[in-house]
Amino acid sequence: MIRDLMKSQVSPKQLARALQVSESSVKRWCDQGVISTMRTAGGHRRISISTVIDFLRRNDYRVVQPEVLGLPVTTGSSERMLDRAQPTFREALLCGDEQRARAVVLDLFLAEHDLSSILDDVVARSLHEIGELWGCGDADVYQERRACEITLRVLHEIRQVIPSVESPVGLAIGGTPGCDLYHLPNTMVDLILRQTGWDTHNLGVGLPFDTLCQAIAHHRPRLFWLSVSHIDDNDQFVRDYQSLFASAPSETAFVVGGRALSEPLRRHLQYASFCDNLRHLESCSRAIAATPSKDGMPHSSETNPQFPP
Ligand code: B12
Repeated sequence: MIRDLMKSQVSPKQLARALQVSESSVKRWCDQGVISTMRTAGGHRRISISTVIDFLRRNDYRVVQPEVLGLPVTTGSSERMLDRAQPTFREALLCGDEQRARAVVLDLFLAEHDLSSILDDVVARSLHEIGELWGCGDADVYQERRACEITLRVLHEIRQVIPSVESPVGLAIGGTPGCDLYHLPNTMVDLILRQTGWDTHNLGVGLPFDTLCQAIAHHRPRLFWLSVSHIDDNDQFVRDYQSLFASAPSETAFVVGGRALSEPLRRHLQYASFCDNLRHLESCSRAIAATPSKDGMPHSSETNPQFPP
């Protein structure tokens, strides 16, 4: 399992070895609070891997020996550009090379590329291309399914290394409705919201509207997301969505997205924001977090008053 490969904590000595710096430098960073540490029962310092990743993303240190931290061997700085990494990622997915796929994404993440750009421009784009290849018979169904499995595991790994915030900006919950089985966009939304400081509950895929209604009533989230990639019956969807919306508390901002939410369909829906990619979600979720109530609605790719005139 990939999860087993990455360490959850490391010692200052291990971090020093990975970065090829002296152990005393690492200890100094720990003492100065640049790197937050925990102590073992025996009083030894330990650094969580998400703290290490956060430190690497904020500072200009290169991981010389990533294997010491259980990170993938980096693909090298020449591949750190998103546009170069994208075909490498797509090919890794197509041939089932999980290690390589993982290395590409973590490398970009460590090189401080925005997570939303990595997901939009490298990961989602690769999946779109694999869909096209499958559509014209140049990729097999098993390659597409395996690509999804690999991508999901990589996304879960990224989730583990996103540093958790002490005071989340609010609670965000969401998932995919009805017969929509698309895990990837839904998982990506969860990641971006976590990255922007939200406490998230990803409810998963294929959720009947009445259970979404229950979840909203129970948790009263500040943000509710619905990722919609597949709809069986548009009329039924609109009816179900409208009654979900009507039953939600006024403080819950609805953020929707996904390839199935066509423009004509959206005309029948009320929401705080529709985002057609994760960059938009990032800015829109920050705006919602900065807005005390839903009276002042955020700017985003498209906003739609929750209470139209
Ligand atoms: C993988 C895949 C599947 C897998 C999904 C597995 C899984 N575990 O997730 C499975 C096998 C389930 C599947 C099934 C089907 N699929 Co399919 N699938 C794909 C494929 C190859 C990739 C989808 C994907 O994950 N893309 C990556 C995501 C991240 O990209 P995205 O959806 O564009 O999302 C971006 C934005 O829309 C936005 N976003 C998305 N959601 C949200 C939500 C919020 C809140 C926000 C803010 C933003 C946001 O951000 C994302 C990142 O940029 C696509 C090809 C493609 N072009 O996408 C076909 C594709 C979507 N599938 C297609 C079809 C036809 C089907 C089926 C109907 C096939 C069938 N006859 O059974 C079924 C329907 C299943 C169902 N009931 O849901 C067609 C759709 C054609 C059309 N015109 O509608 C496509 C385009 C393939 C093709 N070339 O024909 N599929």
